[in-house]
Amino acid sequence: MAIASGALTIQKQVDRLNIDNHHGTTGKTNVQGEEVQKLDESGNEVFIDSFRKCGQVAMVGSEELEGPEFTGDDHSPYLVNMDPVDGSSNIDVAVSIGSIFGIWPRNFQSQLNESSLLSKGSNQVAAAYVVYGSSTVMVIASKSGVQSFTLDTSTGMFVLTNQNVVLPSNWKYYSVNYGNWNGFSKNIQGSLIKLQSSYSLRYVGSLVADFHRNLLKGGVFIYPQDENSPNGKLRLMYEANPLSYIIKQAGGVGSSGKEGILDVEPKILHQRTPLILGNSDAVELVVSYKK
Ligand code: AHM
Ligand code: MG
Repeated sequence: MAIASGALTIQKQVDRLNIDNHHGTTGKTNVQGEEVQKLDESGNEVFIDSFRKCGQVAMVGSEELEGPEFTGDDHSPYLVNMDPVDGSSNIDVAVSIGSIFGIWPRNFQSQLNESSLLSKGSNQVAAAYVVYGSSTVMVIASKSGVQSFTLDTSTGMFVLTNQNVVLPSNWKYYSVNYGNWNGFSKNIQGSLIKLQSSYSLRYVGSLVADFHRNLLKGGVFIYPQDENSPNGKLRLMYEANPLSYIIKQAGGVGSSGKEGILDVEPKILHQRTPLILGNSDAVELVVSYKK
């Protein structure tokens, strides 16, 4: 409910960006040295506020915050890592963007601090994302499966529109930024040459949008390390882990190329990782390819 309520606010802000002069950058840079867009900043505030009001979330880690934000009390049972607005480069050009959330249980035996947010992805109890696209869709995964809800803008309610989502086995798409080709390893280049002979390329440049399409149609999302990003670009705690949890519940897998994403032992909140995500056989094709 807290995510749905925050998403409703963000969806309205997205619709009115240009009208309300809410597009463009704040002039600030975040902890990762990236430009902070106005929507990145307001998205962070909106969801922090939402979690604070719901009382269930003790602490939040966010792409937009250097350290943890306390949002609950002694009894709040969950911890959240989030990317409040993902796909920043697409905000001002009317292309789909999203929000991503990983939800972990709180360990009541130990003191809450930043390291409480550094728990393996396999310990998540749920994960969710919202895609603000041709419609606004919220997808929630827990151990009981993956459910997809569509925002009815006439009522402000999310309606269950796709129950127990499972990846189709005959997958269609692969998604990669070909502009990074020269920096890719020979193995990644070889796997892409293999993929391009049989599958269609789709790449939005918003992780949530690329992920959502591949979840419904089947496919693989690939953001490997390259010469400019030796550890990959995407972040483990609030991009790779939540989406790997969701894909697992839908029958697929997330990999760093070396190990399952959900098994990676996190060291820092803003840790980056290479990410290969999708149908298990498609991910296997990429990670096991040897030139
Ligand atoms: P952001 O969290 O600052 O928006 O960056 C993450 C985005 C992802 O949504 C997307 O998959 C990736 O960056 C695209 O990167 P590139 O433009 O290098 O292809
Ligand atoms: Mg992001």
